[in-house]
Parts: sequence; structure tokens; C-alpha cells
Amino acid sequence: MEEIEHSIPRSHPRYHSLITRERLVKGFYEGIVVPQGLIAHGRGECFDYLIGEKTIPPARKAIRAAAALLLLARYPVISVNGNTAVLAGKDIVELAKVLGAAIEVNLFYRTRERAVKIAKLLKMYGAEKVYGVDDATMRIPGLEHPRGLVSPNGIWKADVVLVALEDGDRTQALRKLGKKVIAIDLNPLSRTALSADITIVDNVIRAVPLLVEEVKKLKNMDKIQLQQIISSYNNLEVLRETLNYIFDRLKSLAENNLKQLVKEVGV
Ligand code: PTJ
Repeated sequence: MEEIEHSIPRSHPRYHSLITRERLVKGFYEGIVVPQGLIAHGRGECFDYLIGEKTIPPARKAIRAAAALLLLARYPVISVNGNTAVLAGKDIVELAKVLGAAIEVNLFYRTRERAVKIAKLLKMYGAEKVYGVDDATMRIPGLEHPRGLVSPNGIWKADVVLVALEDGDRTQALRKLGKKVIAIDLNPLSRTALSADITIVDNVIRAVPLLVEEVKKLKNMDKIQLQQIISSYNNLEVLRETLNYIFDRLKSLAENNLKQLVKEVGV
């Protein structure tokens, strides 16, 4: 990582974005991220541009509801794939610790070798137990192929599952099993975003630390108050607010602020 940081000058206006790419590329060469994960990241970057590369108000609402749901859960599980491990692995481990939640490696392009590497990375960040490596013996009904395999002590047992950069099929299959799904996905129109109980439209890099903060904030609330946060939350409404945010932002850029933006990029 240090090598990468040295090769990209800090003064570059897109420094953080370039470093993030390099982290994924490194993860790819190490066998943690799949090539498809690099494509997925490009898709995510595009949506991140549309929201202004910051956590927007509807995402903050979703993060609050997600924190409440995770705190009320009987057995919360955080599902980790290649991209998430590389981009937010450290914060995922912290989130699991503050919640007392389980972590499971759950891969779309599943191989044992990748699962082992991801578990190793999470353990390096301090995770004590990581499910989903050699114990993914249960199959989510309707999901053929190894992507449907989960651990009986992890996702199979969970009542609430947090997923990031997930595919829509699996989110729907988890909901069919009666689980509540919280998704982190930059695309507000993805099948995952539309299928989850709570959708955090934000970059996993920003969303997970904010979720940690929110859980710490709400931790001492009683169950009734947490329940109230969840009952007053409406995911479709929050997705609508997200689309309106993007719409208003683009409209304002097109009508008034494009000149300003051109100035800011230094032309
Ligand atoms: O590691 P594996 O084998 O489980 O594979 C992981 C990928 C990501 C390759 C797999 O789940 C996949 O193909 O995902 P999709 O269907 O491309 O969906 C990824 C979604 O995440 C898209 O809607 C992207 O916009 C979104 N996304 C990409 N980068 C980020 C993101 N959302 C939040 N934060 C990001 N950094």
C-alpha cells in the first residue's frame, strides 16, 4: 500500500479516488477481489459522482434506521465480499465488535482460496471468528451455484443481514427466508437497493464508519425508542429522496453552477 501511496502524488486532485482504485487493484493481484469487482467499482464511482462523493441526507436517515435495526437484532450478521473486505474491512470488524455481530465471508464468485484470504485479512484487522470459509454448508433456497452457500452459524441463523455491493437475487432470496436485509449500494436503482429493507445509498468506505458512530450513539436507547426509529422509516421514501437529491443537484449544476464547477477543476 505504501508503494501505491508514493506513486500517486498527494497533490493530485483525485488522490483519494485514485488510491481507492489502487487498493482494489492490489486486492485483485492478491486474489481477494475478482476482475468483475473492478467493473462493479467503476459502476459505483459513477453513482458516487452523481451524489457529489459525500454522504447525502437520505443516506444518513438510512444509516440511523440501520443502526437501530442492527441493535434490535437477535443475531445480526455482516456479510463480506472481496470489494468490501478491501475497502472497508477494518471498519467492518469494528462494527461487528460494537454490535457483537457475526461476520461471514459470502462470495458471488466463490472459491475456497478467496474465502480463506478474505477471512485472513479480516482476522488481521482483529476479527476473532469469521464464518463462511469451510462451514458454508447450507444453501439459500433458489440460489444455484456456490454463491448460494452460507454458514449454519452465520447468515443461515441471522435475523438481520448487512450486505454491501450485493446482487439483487441474493437480497431477494434472503428476504424470502424471512431475514431483514440492510444494503449499502451506491446505485439507488439496483435490484439490491430496491429489494432491501433498508438501503444506504453511499460509498461503503464512508457508510461503514458512519454506521459504527451511529450504533455507538444509539446503543443506550431503550428498545421502544429503537423500534420507533424503525417504524418511522420508509425505504421507498428514502430512495425517492435520493433520486430527487440527484435530480436537483444535476439540475442546479446544469442551470447555475456548471461555470463554478469548471472553475473548480482549474480550467
Ligand atoms: O467478491 P464477490 O465474488 O462476492 O463479487 C463481488 C461483486 C461486487 C463483483 C459482485 O457482488 C457483483 O458483481 O456486484 P454487482 O452486481 O456489480 O453490484 C455491485 C453494486 O455495488 C452496484 O450497484 C454498484 O453501483 C455498487 N457499488 C460499487 N462500488 C461501491 C458500490 N456501492 C457502495 N460502495 C462502493 N464502493
